[in-house]
Amino acid sequence: MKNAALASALVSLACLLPVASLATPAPGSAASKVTPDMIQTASDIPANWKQPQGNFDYVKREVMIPMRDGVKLHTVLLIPKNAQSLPMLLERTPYNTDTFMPDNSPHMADAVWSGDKDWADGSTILVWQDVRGKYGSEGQYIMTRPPMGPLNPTQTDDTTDAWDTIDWLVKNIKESNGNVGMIGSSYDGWTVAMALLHPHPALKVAAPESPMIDGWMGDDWYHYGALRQVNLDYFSGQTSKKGEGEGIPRENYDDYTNFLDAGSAGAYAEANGFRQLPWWNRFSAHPAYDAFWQLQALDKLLVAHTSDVPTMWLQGLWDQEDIYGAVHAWEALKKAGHGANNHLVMGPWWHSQINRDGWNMGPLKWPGNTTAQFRQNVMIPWFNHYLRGTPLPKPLPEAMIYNPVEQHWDGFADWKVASKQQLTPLYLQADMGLGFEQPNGGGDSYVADPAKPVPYLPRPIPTQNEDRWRTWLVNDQRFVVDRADVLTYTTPVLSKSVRLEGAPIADLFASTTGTDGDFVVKLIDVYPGTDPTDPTMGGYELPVSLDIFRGRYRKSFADPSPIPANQVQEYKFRLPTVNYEFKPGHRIMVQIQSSLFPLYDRNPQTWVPNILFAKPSDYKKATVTIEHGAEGRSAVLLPVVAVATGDD
Ligand code: PG9
Repeated sequence: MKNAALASALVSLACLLPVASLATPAPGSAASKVTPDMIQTASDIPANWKQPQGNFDYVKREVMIPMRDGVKLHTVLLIPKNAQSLPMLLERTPYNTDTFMPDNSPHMADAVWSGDKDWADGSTILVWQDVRGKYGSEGQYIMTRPPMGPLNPTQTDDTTDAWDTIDWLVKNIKESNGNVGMIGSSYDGWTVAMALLHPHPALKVAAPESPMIDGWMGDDWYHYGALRQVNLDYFSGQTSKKGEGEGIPRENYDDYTNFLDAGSAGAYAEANGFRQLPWWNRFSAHPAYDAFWQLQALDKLLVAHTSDVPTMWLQGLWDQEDIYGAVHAWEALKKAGHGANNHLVMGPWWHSQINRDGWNMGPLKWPGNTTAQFRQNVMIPWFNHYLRGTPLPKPLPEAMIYNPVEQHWDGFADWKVASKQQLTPLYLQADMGLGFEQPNGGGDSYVADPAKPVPYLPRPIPTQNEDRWRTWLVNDQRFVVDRADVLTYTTPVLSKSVRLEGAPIADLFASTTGTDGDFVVKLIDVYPGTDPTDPTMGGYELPVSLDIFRGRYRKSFADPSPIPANQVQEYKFRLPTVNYEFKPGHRIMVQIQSSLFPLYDRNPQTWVPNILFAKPSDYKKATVTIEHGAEGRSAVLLPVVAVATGDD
């Protein structure tokens, strides 16, 4: 009270004094003297700021590691305080090592990004490196730089850079035990796969997570020749600057409108300055699966250069970016007789979700945090076994695949390589039916109009919306059911379970009035009309597996050919791998359509040499007929197995 009264008296007094007497000291008084320490003419920013780390439970070290050609790569190490004889976990990235440590915390686990938190318990040295030519690293950046050879005449690639980095680490980091593991998702998963082509002997274990393995067949750039044009933002983001570049500025919120207005993907790219980007120029000159793509397909390269490094090939069952890579790399290795040290893991996840929380996949909720449980119970103990010799709590099966219906992990001692599987045709039938019995005849037609392509999500579609992008593969398909250009075939309500383990294959017999065309096939689980435990899932149409195929590649991926108008042709392509059960009370649905826009570019439906540069006048309506009779029995070939399953 006393202080408050005094303060208020002072305020009243100050109000009575002239304002200048408070601001300006009296001339000649001591207070008016300017001393040198008051003046700064050089920058207020010191040349080398060092954060005192006395209370930190780790030491952050930044080094430039020299490669064999003298180029130095920017590398950040987080070394637990007082570390002795600890293994190192290396991630090589084009995405800026700074982002791996979003918080300036004295505690390692608080400082690092979500993907590294479980590793930051003081038992592992974390190492992150900017790849050649990006962010802090010297040298030239080449997009997913092909391995040394015909496409890369230099003496370095991401295999040698990984080798040189590991060599330097084991020789220079005295706190380490000399053992290195490699990890990373997507592009960073690709860098892990590249390291495996000729691994340093100190590389003891590896996990390529959602790695891009074949950008043309089914990962980021194309799916069976159909261009994933929403990746154009990635091209400019990644290759317009050494640091982070920008995506394409948008005229409209809805990308459906943006891409439709632009005409072809090439027109859109080039209106946005892409001719300045060497990667775009190379990329757009090779729309077919020619040597440019074949010689960098990592599943083939891994078989040609097998390694002894125990490797966990990991991806999501609904991976919206790289759904092809891990499973195909693993299958190629198994098929070539290298199954023993290679494992396949498929979780109920979107792309790279393994490094984040895994409570749900869109509306599908799991009984726990599937990613945290997997990291803590399976992945880290498995890495520890190879990095520090601790016993494995339980042997890792050849394949571990989540069963999203029963909501548990299944372990498989012999998960079949798709090409060796027995498949059961689920035929399209008359009256939009679907069933295992052979159909009697007929076909169904629709008009595919490139001016009104079928959207891949309900509009508006802002591609930049992360949540919608991450979960589009599980979006309820009822939003297209009323479109006349989507054929929907459905089984009766199932009286017993139909269980699938493996990769379904779409096998369509179709004709078109055009001379080119795309085919989208979706395998869908139709839920019962009501769901007492979660009403929002009543009647849900859940895509279980879907993909797109560009018709010109039906005979050869390398050598496309026009579709003969009005002649039935076979379009046969593999859909993404599943471990799924259609339950009694549910129905199986197959949908067929000619576009999935704007994720994939539009097929003009008339033959042009390079669809990326089709002219507005090339885009034409076509009548497409899907046969289910004498001319061909269209079906989805299913990897049906008896209902009892998985080893655990
Ligand atoms: N899917 C992204 C990517 C991988 C490889 C090449 C280009 C892009 C990623 O998330 O890194």
